[in-house]
Amino acid sequence: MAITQVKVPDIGDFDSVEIIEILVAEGDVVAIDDSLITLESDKATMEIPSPVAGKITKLVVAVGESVAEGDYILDIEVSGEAVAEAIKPQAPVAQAAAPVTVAPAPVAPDVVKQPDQKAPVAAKPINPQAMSAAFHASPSVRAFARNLGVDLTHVEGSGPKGRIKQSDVEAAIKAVMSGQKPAPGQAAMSGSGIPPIPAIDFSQFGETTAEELGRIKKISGKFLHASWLNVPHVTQFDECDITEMDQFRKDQKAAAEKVGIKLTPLVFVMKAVVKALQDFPSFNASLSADGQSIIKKHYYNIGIAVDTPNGLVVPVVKDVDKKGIYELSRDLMEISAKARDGKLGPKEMSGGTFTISSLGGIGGTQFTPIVNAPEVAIMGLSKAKIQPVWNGKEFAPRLMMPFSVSYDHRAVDGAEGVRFTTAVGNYLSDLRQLIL
Ligand code: CAO
Repeated sequence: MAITQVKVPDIGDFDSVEIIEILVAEGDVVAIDDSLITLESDKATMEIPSPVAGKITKLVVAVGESVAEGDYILDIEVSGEAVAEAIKPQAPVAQAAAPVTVAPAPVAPDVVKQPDQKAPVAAKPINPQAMSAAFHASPSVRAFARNLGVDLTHVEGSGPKGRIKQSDVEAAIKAVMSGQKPAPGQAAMSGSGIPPIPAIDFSQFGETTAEELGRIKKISGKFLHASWLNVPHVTQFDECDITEMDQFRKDQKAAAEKVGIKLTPLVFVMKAVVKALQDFPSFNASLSADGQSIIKKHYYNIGIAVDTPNGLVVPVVKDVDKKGIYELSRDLMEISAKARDGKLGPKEMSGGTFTISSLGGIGGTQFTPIVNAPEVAIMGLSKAKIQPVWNGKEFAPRLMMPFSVSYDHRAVDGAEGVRFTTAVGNYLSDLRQLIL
């Protein structure tokens, strides 16, 4: 049995460093390399490991004191019994009869902050200072966790005094990846047994910045996610010839402008959609909460997805079946202006029966819109362009508009889906049918 006096080893360029944590108490049994105290300078935290296995008999320092290389920290009584208890029988009993004074090698510094370093972006940002206070882990384990984007506050330590070992971090990652446990903070997002997406610290690959999502994006994101998970989507792609319709729109444009109205293809599409909804009532419906009935609606309120600087909103144009093109254009102008100014009220955002998302003013060929549940169908409009179309004798230049309809396959069958898009296309190709 011998008493080892443990002193602060070479800690690099630091003259005097504060003790921020004492990880052992008198009477504790430690193994070689178990951390004894944590020091923190303005640049780094470092833990001083035990050079021997044994029992702590005396602590001569306290939290808040400053120490330098060679300062006396504590005594360890090295005995065969203590060593056996601390490091398990198969581990070598190192330095049982060690010299009285030992200065162990310091553990590599754990960088806390550099003045010009960007904060890492992880699912939950990791603050190394907060980490130090909340749990015990060696700098190498902290670095290991940080590289993998693991927040150690969510990891259970299996070492002495709950100390977190690398194997604990690995076990925590395995549990999340295998779906045994949800990733921290993702419990609400990962229902239905869906394996969560692991949190990654992207700053390990390059510079990153984190921007909080806007309020609207957070709200719409929840609805889109719920719809995506709950609704078995099918998207039917189609296109229609709007040459005549667009000529008519252009013919009316000047007259409309005189009364302050901007005529775009969208209002004609709204009218054609409502006519098709009357032909196919399953598209103007919702499923009952128990999924056993379809609730068909005898009113035609069309939600219009509007792109605003704060995110996507879907105001509703009411009673589209009862309104003419001018009135609809006015409604559309009013709600999109209100949407962009953030002035829509709850009434203007509710009661929709079918939604249209028009990206036609921007571009694109086709896309798959997400059903705006509890509605059962949504139309996506893409940009019309002149294309050569075979008319039986020759190719003629026609203005063709691509569009798609995503629908809930529980409410609508595939054959009905394509009948619906064909009907919309027919109405748009020949607007006269709308008055039949
Ligand atoms: N093909 C070709 N041109 C089209 C078109 C189409 N399908 N749809 C619109 N255009 C033209 C319009 O005629 C207009 O041109 P002119 O000024 O020469 O007449 C121009 O594109 C711009 O139209 P607009 O977008 O201002 O008007 P709109 O009535 O078509 O749409 C609104 C209004 C509110 C739907 C639209 O501004 C908008 O916000 N769209 C984005 C919706 C969105 O983000 N959807 C995605 C949701 S999922 O993330």
